[in-house]
Amino acid sequence: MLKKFIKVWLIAVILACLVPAGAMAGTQIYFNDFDAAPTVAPGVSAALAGVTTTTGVQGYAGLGPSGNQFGGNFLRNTSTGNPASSTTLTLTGLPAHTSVNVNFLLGIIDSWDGYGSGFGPDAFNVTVDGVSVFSQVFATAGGSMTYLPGSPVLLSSGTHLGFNGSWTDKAYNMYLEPAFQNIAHTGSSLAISWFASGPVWQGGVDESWAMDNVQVVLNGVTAVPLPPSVMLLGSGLLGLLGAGWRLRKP
Ligand SMILES: [Ca+2]
Ligand SMILES: [Ca+2]
Ligand SMILES: [Ca+2]
Repeated sequence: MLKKFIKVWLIAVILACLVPAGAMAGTQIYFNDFDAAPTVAPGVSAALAGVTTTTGVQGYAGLGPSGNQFGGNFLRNTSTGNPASSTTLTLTGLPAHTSVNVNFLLGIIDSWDGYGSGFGPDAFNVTVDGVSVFSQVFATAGGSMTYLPGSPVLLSSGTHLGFNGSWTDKAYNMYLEPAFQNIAHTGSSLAISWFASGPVWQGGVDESWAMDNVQVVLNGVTAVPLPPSVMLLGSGLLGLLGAGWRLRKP
């Protein structure tokens, strides 16, 4: 009786290891806090290109909800031009999915000029496979802006958080920005670009942006690639079970 129970239990464990998970709501395939190597799902390849400079988060440290705060280093893009040079994440080898979430904490650093100041408007933009999903004008130094969320998306405003001490800075939790949730996407590769733009985008020590805790989530994944360790465990258990059956045969 006990032997039968163990055999049934072993078979259940093996099946759980070998059968792909059913439809899941939200599968993280990429995470980067710029402090350790990025976490990338098995079978997926990730490449960060363009401006990839990292630096300490200074006064941004600790902003954000528990478990998802600015800390250590973040990626800071100080490039100039219109549009300014982008930061691009390219993911390939994606499992079948129906849409994507692009999550990150955003730092709007120093003298973003908005409308009406003579030095703007300054915009922050995100594209997915070249298609705009977010393009909004920000201001920290006077001028009006188009992006006006309150808390909890807005984490800090009107306080100098770092870098150029002449200017206050802003922080946002884009995990909660609807524009970045359920972006229609089904292809096996994905390219996300973040960049600033504007007719008087100055960049450098005058105005820049940064991001931390970048996370890419696929929605509607029906078959999750299994980590190699789980596959090994599954096949190892199968082997053990097979050996047990063979041992009992005369
Ligand atoms: Ca970090
Ligand atoms: Ca500042
Ligand atoms: Ca400007």
